[in-house]
Amino acid sequence: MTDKPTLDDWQTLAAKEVKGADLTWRTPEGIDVKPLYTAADVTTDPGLPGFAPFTRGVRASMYAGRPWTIRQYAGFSTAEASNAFYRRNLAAGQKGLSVAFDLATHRGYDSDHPRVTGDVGKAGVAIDTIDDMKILFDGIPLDQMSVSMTMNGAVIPILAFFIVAGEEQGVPMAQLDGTIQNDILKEFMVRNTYIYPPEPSMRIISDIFAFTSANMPKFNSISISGYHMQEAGATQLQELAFTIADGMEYVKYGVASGLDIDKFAGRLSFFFAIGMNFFMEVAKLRAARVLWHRVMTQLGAQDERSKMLRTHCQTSGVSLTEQDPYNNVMRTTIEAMAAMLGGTQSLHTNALDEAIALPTDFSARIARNTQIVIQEETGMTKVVDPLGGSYYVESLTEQLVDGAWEIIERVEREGGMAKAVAAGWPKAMIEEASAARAARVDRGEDVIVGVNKYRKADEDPIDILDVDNHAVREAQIARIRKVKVGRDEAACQAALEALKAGAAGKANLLELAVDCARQRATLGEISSAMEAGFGRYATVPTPVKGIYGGAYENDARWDNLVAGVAATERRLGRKPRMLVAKMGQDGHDRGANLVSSMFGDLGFEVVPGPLFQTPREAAVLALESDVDVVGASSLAAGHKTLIPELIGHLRDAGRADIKVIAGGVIPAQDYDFLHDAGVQAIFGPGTNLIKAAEDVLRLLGHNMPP
Ligand code: 3CP
Repeated sequence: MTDKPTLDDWQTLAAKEVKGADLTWRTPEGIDVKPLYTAADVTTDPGLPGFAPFTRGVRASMYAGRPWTIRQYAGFSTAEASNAFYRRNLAAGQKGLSVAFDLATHRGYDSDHPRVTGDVGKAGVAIDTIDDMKILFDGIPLDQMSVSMTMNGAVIPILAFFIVAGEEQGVPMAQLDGTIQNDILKEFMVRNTYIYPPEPSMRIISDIFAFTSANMPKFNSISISGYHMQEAGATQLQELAFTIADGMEYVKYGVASGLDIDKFAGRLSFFFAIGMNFFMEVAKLRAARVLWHRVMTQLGAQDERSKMLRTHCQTSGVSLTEQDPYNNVMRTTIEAMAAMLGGTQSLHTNALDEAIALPTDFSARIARNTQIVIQEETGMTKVVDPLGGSYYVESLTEQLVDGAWEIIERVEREGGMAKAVAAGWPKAMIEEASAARAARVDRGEDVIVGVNKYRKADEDPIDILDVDNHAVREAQIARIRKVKVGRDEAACQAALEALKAGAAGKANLLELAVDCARQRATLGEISSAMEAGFGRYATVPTPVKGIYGGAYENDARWDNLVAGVAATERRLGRKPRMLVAKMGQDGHDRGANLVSSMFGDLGFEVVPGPLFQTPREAAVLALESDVDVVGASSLAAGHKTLIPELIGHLRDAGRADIKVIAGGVIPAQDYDFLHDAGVQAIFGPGTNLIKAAEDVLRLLGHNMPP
């Protein structure tokens, strides 16, 4: 009989097996993950589900009692098409709705506005009037279906339309069940679909808390979102810390505006991304619940429901690839399992084609069935928090709680999240993490199957959905006209005037907007009435420096590129210049920031174009800055309209010599169209930035060795 092996015995044996190699893995969060965890790594008892601090779940019975809500985020083109899509999905097993709006709607513009020609109906449904909203939910009883709406910028008109759509269906607002995203801080940080400056934007949120807590007891007044931070490149630790800190800030604003914390806090909800680091994601959701309980206790909440973090999750969009796209089904399945093992309340699983387009019926079915199979075939729902007690998961949970707490304390020391966002350091931190990740992927250190390893020689393009946005825009414009002709103009203008006055004073904006919606004011009119007092917010991108280049120290390909840029500089008699242009209402700036960062590190003079330019404005900036190349970044499907228009303006100005390249979410099916329009190079998802830079130098006439 031998003695029981000790940890030292294990260490000796393992070291022998791997010949002394270090098996510790440093994650992007800076956590050193060891190859083995034991009871010695866990210091806290996670307690029981349904009890504070809810580490193991907010409900005692969790999915054994009721599985999470299968809630697929969708919306495209018209209200009619989206309504038909919802009804098909509900008939096939989906349980809750989640509406995606187009970018024109997000930014408070009606479909007939000249700034949104490329955006209408593209990445979501176009909603201009209460009539659109009624069609969207036609035949879907709003007293029985919980509806989530991802809306932040134009949150007041959209929520007003929703309330009036319910009213006109015979459902009083007290019975409306659902969630509005309404999370503006992360918009200023990463997503950019804001309309107004931070201060009035925060007031809007408090007004919504006040109105919904008084009138809509079943409605979740906010979905405090980390999702977009991870999509923008944040580590899970950053996502966790900044999301909880955002939540704290909202609660403080609500309390400062005179609300009783326990009156509104129970209807705050959260939203996280679930990426491919499986155990880290499980631990992140558990840590989030612990942190929220701690924060809310500190802020003075008494009711346990105020301290319960309930969340929606979505599998990660950035983890999906255009290359070998069926791998995305596996990725999404793994991520869905992490979300459910972490204890989510509601889940969206991405479709396999989501890296390049909106889902088709085919891809949406696989995505939905991924959840149904987990819920109904695997038995995984039968046990509450089955990973509870795993040494590794418990240890990671503790480390994430501690790591996030440090960041939260820094935020608090510096005056809270609104101030931190204004100072810009959370965004810079996320962009640094994003640049570091991109460099690891390009160097093959982080493996992406089918992209930087095991890549197929030939890709077979898959069928994708293409929205004819000209047709959608025409249809929307016709409906706006019809609504305006049919309304009582004087009553509508009076309601809008009252809203304008309310924005200048202290009245509840949502309450006033509900009147505007009843009087058939459009989304653009309601937004403009508030804009008159608040103004429209704009920022200039500030790409990070040195992170991407720093990762390439002593790398021959990088050095070659730097030499190529220097040679081009000598030939031109000045540094080569590039405008990184963002046109249309697409605020996804991760790709643009990365490109600006990398070309800056290589020695280009980069002009980071402001967000939301029209093609004409981008052309004027290109001419004024006398650039050699314009890189147009498009992630929201506006490329076929906006980029050809930009090229037209450059040609009209006699500068057809300025090279235009395109990057972002551009499906292979559109390449010929864009090449014919004059685009000289296209860089789709999964592009290796080093190779892209080599191509750009060749375009600028440098004899870049292959
Ligand atoms: C739940 N319930 C239970 C149990 N579990 N009752 C008894 N036993 C159980 N085991 C009850 C709950 O208390 C609740 O009732 C009801 O069942 C519904 O459950 P839920 O857990 O609250 O679930 P749900 O209604 O789906 O709400 C989930 C949250 C909500 C709270 C997270 O906010 C939500 O649906 N969020 C979705 C957000 C979303 O879709 N976002 C899309 C982003 P009571 O309410 O009466 O307590 S898409 C963005 C994409 C990227 C982009 O932005 O561009």
